Amino acid sequence: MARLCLRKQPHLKKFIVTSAPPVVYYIPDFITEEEESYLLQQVYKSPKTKWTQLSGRRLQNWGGLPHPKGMIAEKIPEWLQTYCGKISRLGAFSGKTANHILLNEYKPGEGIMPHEDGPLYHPTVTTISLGSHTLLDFYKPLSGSSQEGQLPQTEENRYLFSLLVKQRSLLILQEDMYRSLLHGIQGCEEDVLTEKVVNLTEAGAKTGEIVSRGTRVSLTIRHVPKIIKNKLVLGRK
Ligand SMILES: O=C(O)CCC(=O)C(=O)O
Repeated sequence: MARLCLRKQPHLKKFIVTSAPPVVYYIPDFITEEEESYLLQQVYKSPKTKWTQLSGRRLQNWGGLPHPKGMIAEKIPEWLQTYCGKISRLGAFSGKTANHILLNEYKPGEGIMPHEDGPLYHPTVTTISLGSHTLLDFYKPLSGSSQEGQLPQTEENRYLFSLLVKQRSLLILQEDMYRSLLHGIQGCEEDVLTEKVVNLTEAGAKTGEIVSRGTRVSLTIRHVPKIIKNKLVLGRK
């Protein structure tokens, strides 16, 4: 049987953001307003103990804790499993089913430092945005050696471009976008849309628009390939 793969799905081709490096799929209105309200209700119905407060955002982890020795899989509730299934059936994880969700909540003014998602995941990240838009910013990684005449490797100098992710959209990043670039979210309360936002057309927005951020909840849905069944294995050398 042919491997399920996004590239081989002709109906998804129209969602590729052609002005970004390979490969970004941006699917506006992936979920309906009703689904968005239902998901937000479930998020805020979760037990208080499910939340971890970090500086600048809080999060819920579902599916287990990814670990180099393998993740001890935990049951994913139905309200999230539905979307793991829907996104996996698009071929986002090469025929595998998503088994991990990191849910982040950002109040206006909050964000996340530039980072890469690393080797514990299948190299695809898929994100459903709830409640508000944000701008996801992309950066060149720090290069090991600094050469004469090279600009200092500040965050500002390494910044490349941004993607506008509106509420209810699905964003899929693979290949160079996953492996070669860092991503982050600036902690600000409003965004000025400039030509550095490379998917304005796809997201139905215009250069010069100023958009205020509300509270955004993102569902980052991924596949962790290495699973262990036995809790004791983690303790062994
Ligand atoms: O909220 C987002 O869209 C980004 C989340 C993210 O980069 C992460 O949790 O690693």
